[in-house]
Amino acid sequence: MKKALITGVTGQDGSYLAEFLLEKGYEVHGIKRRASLFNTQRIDHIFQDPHERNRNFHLHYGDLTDTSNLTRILAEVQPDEVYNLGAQSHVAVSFEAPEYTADVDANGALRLLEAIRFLKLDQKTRFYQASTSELYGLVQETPQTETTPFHPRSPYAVAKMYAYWITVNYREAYGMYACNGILFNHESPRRGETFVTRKITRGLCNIAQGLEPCLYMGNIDALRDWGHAKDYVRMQWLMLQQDKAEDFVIATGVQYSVRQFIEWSAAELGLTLRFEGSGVDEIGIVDGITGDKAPALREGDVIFRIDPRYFRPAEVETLLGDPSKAREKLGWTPQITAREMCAEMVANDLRNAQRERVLKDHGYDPQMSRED
Ligand code: NDP
Ligand code: GDR
Repeated sequence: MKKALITGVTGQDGSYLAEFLLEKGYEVHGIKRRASLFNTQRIDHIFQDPHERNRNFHLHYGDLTDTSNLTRILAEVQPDEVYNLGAQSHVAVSFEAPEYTADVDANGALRLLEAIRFLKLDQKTRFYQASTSELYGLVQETPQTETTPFHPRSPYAVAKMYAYWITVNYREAYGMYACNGILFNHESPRRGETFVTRKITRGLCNIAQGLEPCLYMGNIDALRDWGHAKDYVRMQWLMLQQDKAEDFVIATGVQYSVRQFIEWSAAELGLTLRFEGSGVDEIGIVDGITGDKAPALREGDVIFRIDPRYFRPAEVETLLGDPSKAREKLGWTPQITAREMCAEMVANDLRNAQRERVLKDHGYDPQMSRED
């Protein structure tokens, strides 16, 4: 039975990857952070009680800033594969917490690689680094490939650039099987609530159910190449199953704007939107309603406004990946389109909003009960 260690197992990708590897028959170990509230919602459905015999899913407390902790876990688990998915992964937040982001996202990768070397696991343990299309930042060519030059535009991207190169360096210097997946944006119903797609689907569903008045957004003309996280974790595993470690771009090769994603999400709720004004004064107005998914809304309601607080000090305006290498060498093609993914996300967030509406209508306020 192969053993895998996943950092960031409680995150979007970590949860899908853990499911995927368990289905493949792996013994899966995940590192979770200590938090004052439960932070395992995304993996609760695969949790196995520590008292169960013959468990194949194990959680370890740890943190990418803690070298001795990482070294001990690696020594205990002796994994065949390490997937370094843990990160302070929010680009806008990295401008607020640049030093912490560097410590986790850059030094965290180094700590793992060095621990693997120190423990003499370097000829056994294969290492996957969660690299990112944010490395391209101010893009030098379109579409972006494995050879497109980098120009990172945020503390997050700069930290990830160190992690990218230290992974390449350990491969070249010590012959380790270490590789980078340069992944373009990927989303799902499990996406964190403050990333743009989930913010839109969750926000619009809440508005449709009368739980929130309006969606406040930043640069809605940004262009992204969005895929589904389920498709992308399959690729992370494939990258560690080759004869030789190599870096791959993982993308769909199709690009849409944030504005388009808002329109799709609205359409899933039976809403047609009309955009009026420009720049920070742009607003989105309900222009038509069909069906019964948005009982709280009337034609003419303003449900979208720009708030400059969501603009970034340096923006990545456009990203579009070329996944040809992944297709040709690994036979990988994404199965789920951005439009289909949007529908899945809206359906999920609408169920959540409808549930909350029912609770509120019956006099139960979840917020109040937390404060009591
Ligand atoms: P998430 O933000 O959903 O998950 C990040 C995970 O890292 C969480 O489990 C989080 O723990 C954990 N984490 C954060 N800080 C630390 C720390 N100091 N020590 C240990 N663990 C920590 O990210 P995604 O699942 O979306 O992304 C996975 C990886 O892929 C990240 O490295 C991200 O930067 C990268 N990436 C993501 C892309 C995307 O579009 N999703 C695209 C390209 C790269 P907790 O749950 O406690 O917060
Ligand atoms: P990104 O994802 O920065 O590409 O990083 P995010 O969804 O946060 O932003 C995408 C684009 O949307 C614009 N935008 C907004 N973004 C947020 N979060 N909130 C808003 O209100 C808003 N309005 C407009 C942004 O400016 C941006 O242009 C994600 C993360 O998962 C990284 O970890 C990963 O490396 C990259 O994708 C690839």
